[in-house]
Amino acid sequence: MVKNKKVQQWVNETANMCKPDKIVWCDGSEEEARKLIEIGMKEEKIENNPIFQELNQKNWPNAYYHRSHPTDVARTEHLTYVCHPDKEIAGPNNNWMDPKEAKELLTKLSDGCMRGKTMYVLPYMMGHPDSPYAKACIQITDVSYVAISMRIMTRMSNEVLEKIGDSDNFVKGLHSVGDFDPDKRFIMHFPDEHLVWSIGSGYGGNALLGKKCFSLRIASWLGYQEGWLAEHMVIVGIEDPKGKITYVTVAMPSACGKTNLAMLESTLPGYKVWTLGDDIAWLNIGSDGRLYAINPETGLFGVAPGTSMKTNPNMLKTLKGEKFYPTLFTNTALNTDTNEPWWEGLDGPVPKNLIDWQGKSWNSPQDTKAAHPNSRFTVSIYNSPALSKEFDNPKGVPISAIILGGKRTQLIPLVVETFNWQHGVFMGARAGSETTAAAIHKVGVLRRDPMAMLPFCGYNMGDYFRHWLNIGKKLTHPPKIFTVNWFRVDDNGGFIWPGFGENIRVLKWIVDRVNNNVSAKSTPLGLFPNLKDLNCEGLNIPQDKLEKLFEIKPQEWQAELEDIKKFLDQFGNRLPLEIRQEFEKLADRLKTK
Ligand code: OXD
Ligand code: MN
Repeated sequence: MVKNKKVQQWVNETANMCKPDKIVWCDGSEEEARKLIEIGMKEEKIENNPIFQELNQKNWPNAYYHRSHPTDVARTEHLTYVCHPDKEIAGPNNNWMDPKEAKELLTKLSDGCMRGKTMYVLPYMMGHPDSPYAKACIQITDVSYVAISMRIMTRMSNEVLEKIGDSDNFVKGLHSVGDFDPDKRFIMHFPDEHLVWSIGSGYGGNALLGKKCFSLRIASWLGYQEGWLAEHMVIVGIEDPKGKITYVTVAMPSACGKTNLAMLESTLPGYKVWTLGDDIAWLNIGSDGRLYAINPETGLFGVAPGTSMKTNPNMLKTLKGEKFYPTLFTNTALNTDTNEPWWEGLDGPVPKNLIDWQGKSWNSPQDTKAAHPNSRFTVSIYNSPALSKEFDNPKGVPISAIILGGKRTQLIPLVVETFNWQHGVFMGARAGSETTAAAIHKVGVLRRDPMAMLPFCGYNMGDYFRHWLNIGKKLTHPPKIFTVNWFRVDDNGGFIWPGFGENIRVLKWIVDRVNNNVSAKSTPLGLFPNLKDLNCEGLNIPQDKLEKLFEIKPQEWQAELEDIKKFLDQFGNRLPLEIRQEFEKLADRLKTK
């Protein structure tokens, strides 16, 4: 009989330290989820608010509302550490603490942290259990919100315990909300021990430890050692009018529209986008020399504000879907007349009687938002009407293009194909984006965010760039690498490109390039579309504005080049020579333009 010796041992040790009132082993069933929701509505509380409130079940089936602690609304990158034994391995891109020191600190903070509470033990898989790329994990938590969210976001079941058996081959996540004190909040990673330890926060990226903590920070380190990539990427299939589906991944920083892109409803007749993932892709080299992607998650944890029938109809259909129990809304506003969630940008007029995300009545004051800008929904991907039939394919899908994006109001063209894999890796390494509300920092400031992985790469990014270059060498059919930017503005500050469903026009060009259907023109930045090949029919974008989307002004690039150089210099001699060479080549091409 399987006794899960190592799992038991770890759970016992943790219980001795955290001292919960009781321990509940979860099996991920719907029946259990219903019970946990009841407990969250009646027993558990945050600041006197119940953990869950039932929403209008007629209009939002299976939906519940959660209000977080007011200081706990986003990822806290300054409190997130990667604890390799050697600081150099963590690199300048991570906060570092010596593992021994980190454990001492966490042990002190965790002593008795679950007193009066229930400790939930959650066995779950990242990836389909039949996939050779999937990983078995156990998370411990002391709040029903996290237990329920993990049921939505991962494949949670007792079979995971059978898979683990008596081995220690599982990833450990230890989570406690502590007393939500921001001064005692830490999200610590111990990559060599396959351990994440998080205390003081219940926020998604800090508390659902299968997500950013394992599937990106720890998994990127595993991938570096084992020859694969864990990336902050959307996965979609793009079907053309002949029924051919081309699979692509898209890296974009948090809150730049990845979920909208993953769920895109095409405005071009005959084209259809199939969803496989909106946040994380694990990329492995297949036996045919192609790159294959799986999404290790099963849920969508997306930003609510701005989501509407106009911007993302599939998302609203997903949120109203009934297949999977439950759906959560966190820190949105509430319409008290109808008991429905509300956020800025939702269709229809602003409801008359709203309370804001903190529960205060709200009457459209100019300078405050009713929903927190980083308010979120958590919903099963199985609710999506556009879910790809390949979603559960254990092998994943073969990737023909990797697209790297970010939010840049100036300078960066709508779409560029890179010259080759090495140039593509450089373009990813230099990527920058204007900051958003997904993490606690000043919004709207440009920061370099290579491959959208700056907050998520669990080791030195100099080594990460080298790893990317090496993966390229092993692929006999590497995907083409493109950059995109939907956010360039005109002289009046208005976005030039309409975005959302119209982004299919850019995806179509990418698919056309992958299939060698159209040519492209060489520029200092890479290969641009011939404008006749970018289908803009019906968009009414004047020619001069369209050209502005691709404008290169070498003098404006000087400051950009300096900033890129400063960023890359941090990695010292760990920065691959090839990346430096690509930088020099770009600088030269811009000089001679
Ligand atoms: C997310 C993020 O929640 O990137 O996906 O912050
Ligand atoms: Mn993300």
